[in-house]
Amino acid sequence: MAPYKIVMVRHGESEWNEKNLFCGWFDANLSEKGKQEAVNAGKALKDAGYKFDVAFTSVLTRAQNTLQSILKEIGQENIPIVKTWRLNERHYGGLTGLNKAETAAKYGDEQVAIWRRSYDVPPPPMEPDHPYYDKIVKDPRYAEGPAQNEFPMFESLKLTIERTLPFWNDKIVPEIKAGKSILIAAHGNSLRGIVKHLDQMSEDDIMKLNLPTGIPFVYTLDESLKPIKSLEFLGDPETVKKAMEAVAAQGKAK
Ligand code: DG2
Repeated sequence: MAPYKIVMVRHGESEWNEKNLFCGWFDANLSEKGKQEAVNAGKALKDAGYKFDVAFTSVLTRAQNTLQSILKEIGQENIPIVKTWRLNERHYGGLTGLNKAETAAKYGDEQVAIWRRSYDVPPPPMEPDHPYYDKIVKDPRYAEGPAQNEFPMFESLKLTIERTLPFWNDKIVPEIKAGKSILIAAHGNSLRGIVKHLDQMSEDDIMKLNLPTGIPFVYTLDESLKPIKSLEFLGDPETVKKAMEAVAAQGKAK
């Protein structure tokens, strides 16, 4: 059945991406631009003739709504959808809700680059007096996991990968190997984790990867799930390049 093709997409721009705030596990909605990006992602997939057997997403609204818009565009609103906290964005800890450029002005571009893109340096923890602590920790959507003793208060990319990969291996890989056509709608950093794993990227190389919102990308994998083709965006290369650079620039002081 190989080669296998799998499609991933970071959700459309959220209201917190628009305001340039660290979002993590805060449940931001899509911005108007993000809603349109999601529709456009669906159109691009439709034009390229994609059909899916099963879709995976996080428990966060911005990823789920992006997925719904895509499925609507391709006329596949009724396929099975698996939602899991394991595909959530990395937990941005104490940075959640702070403006990225203002944080860079306060702590320096370099420190913010380390918090955003280093492999294993986590952001500071979210303390119980953080304005979004209760909203996140007491959110009923987490009743089925993570367990209270493993509920994150911060996550580096490494920690994000450690909770995303078990889901990838146990739930997604069997579907790929069964020949199912897979769509994953998730987040900048949960997807960077999957990309790092698939491409066996070094810690240095993954630091340089910034995923744009709302532009689907395709992996073509051989029978051992080794990439034959990696990160093929369904978009004009110049637009993709600019969108990636804009994501990188979000963490720089103005
Ligand atoms: C962004 C990613 O997550 O931020 O949490 O602020 O994909 O859910 O919009 P997403 C956030 P960066 O790591 O790019 O700063």
